[in-house]
Amino acid sequence: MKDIGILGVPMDLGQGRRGVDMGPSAMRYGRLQEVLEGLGHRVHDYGDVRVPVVESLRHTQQEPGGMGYLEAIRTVCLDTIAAIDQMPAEVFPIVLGGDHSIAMGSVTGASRGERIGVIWVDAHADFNTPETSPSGNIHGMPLAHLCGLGDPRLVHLGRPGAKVRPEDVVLIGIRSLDPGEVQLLRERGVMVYTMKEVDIQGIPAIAQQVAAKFKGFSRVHVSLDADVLDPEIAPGVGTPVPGGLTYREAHLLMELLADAKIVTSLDMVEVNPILDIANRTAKIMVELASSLLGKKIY
Ligand code: B3U
Ligand code: MN
Ligand code: MN
Repeated sequence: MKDIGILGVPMDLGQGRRGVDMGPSAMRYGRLQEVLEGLGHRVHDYGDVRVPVVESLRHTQQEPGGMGYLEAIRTVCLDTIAAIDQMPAEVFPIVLGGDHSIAMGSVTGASRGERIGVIWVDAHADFNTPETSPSGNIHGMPLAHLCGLGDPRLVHLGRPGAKVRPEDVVLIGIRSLDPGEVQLLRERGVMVYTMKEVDIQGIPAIAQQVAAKFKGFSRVHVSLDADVLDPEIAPGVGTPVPGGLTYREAHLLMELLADAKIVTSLDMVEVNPILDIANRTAKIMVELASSLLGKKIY
């Protein structure tokens, strides 16, 4: 039994499509709290971090998603860190996005200032810096900034310096990378399991390697981007990429991580109910959280 803290961060400032701010509501509507309580956990919902409405910031720039929203994103991430700090240290935080830029707050908060391993489960690496990004969208940059690369205002968020060592990061499900990201990931020695690796090695072998890598870590965070799933089963995302994880692969990964007993915090991000079909994507994310938090059918 765990004490779980749910925190919503309805952020849509890190990318250009509307609707991802409704992700926390959609996953709550998908009965996240009840499902986790049904597994025997104690669950407290800490409500939402306040995020400015994009229309109120329009004067800062023309193109939504980009660096003109940096200060607002920074503030939301600082508030996310503060909200996680309010949770007792033994609580397992589940942070609901919102776009993936929230992870600069959630991972920093979840680390509690200690060394933290990060399992980034995503179609994308989110390893752009403002210099390498072709879109300028900050939701394509959070992991690079957590690793100390990019704009100093985001790198030094909350406390000075990098929050994560690149060698403590594992990417799973990757199938869309920009050239600058490839170069940075290679230079920094990040462990990358593309969909090709998922197909060749399979989820069991990958999960075993990840469990071995993070054995002995006191903090390991899973950052789950809904677009890692195949768009056929999870259509409610802003940047769908074909060829993603199947329902069974995603659940198996979560179940094997649960068996490994290494994970101490979770984000679920990029659910966009406006693009979804009858809340299907949010419901799958809730089911995946339940697999990660120990659901057993036998
Ligand atoms: N790598 C691209 C696309 C992207 C990243 N994350 C998402 N899309 N969701 C970029 O904009 O940085
Ligand atoms: Mn992402
Ligand atoms: Mn993604």
